[in-house]
Amino acid sequence: MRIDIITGLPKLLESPLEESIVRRARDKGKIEIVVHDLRSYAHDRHRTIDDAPYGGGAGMILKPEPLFECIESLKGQRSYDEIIFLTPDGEHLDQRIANELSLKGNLMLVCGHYKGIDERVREALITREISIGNYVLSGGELAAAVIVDAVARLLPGVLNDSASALTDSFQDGLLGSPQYTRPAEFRDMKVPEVLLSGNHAEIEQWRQEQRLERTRRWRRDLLRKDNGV
Ligand code: 6GU
Repeated sequence: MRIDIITGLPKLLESPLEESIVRRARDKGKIEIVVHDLRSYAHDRHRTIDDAPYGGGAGMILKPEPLFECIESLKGQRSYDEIIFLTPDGEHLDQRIANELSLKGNLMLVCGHYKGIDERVREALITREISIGNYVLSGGELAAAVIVDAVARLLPGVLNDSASALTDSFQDGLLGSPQYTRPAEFRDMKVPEVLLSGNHAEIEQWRQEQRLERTRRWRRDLLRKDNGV
């Protein structure tokens, strides 16, 4: 799949897209990610991309011209399944949405200032709006990085079998079970006996019980049907 990201702050996206699983997905050719600097679509001497809001108020709003020019130029090169604006107004990202997006071919992510973008961009060009939670970020860039990470790890061939996204906590709507690695005893704290037993059926049963118990204790909301998974 291909993801185009439009931003006035391309540096904010550098390391999240160049490390770890996302890096691996790109190196393997499973995902192509292209970051577009909105400033290169501004034509005035100062490469202005934002301006004060009509009617007054604090904060700056992204101007329509550079966004229209950038988005329309990209739309002229390929067709997009979704043109997504990252905003606290949007539907909340969850595993179901990440799964859905991972099946698309071409996505465009538009990052705005927190105060917003000119409404005409939303009306004319944006097909979907996504938020990553009930708190305010300074802009959409970190949210875009979150979406790319959540999506990239779902693409076939990105994770190896043992790390497969299908075994993720949340993929089946439950929290994960406790995990341990060597040593078997550390500062008087012991790894649960069952995990050292070598009895795979028993281990699997113990893990499933732990997952249910933890989900009941900490995330009762996940046990409802519409839990976003
Ligand atoms: Cl997508 N953008 C901004 N600016 N703040 C957010 C967000 C997005 N999601 C949660 N808070």
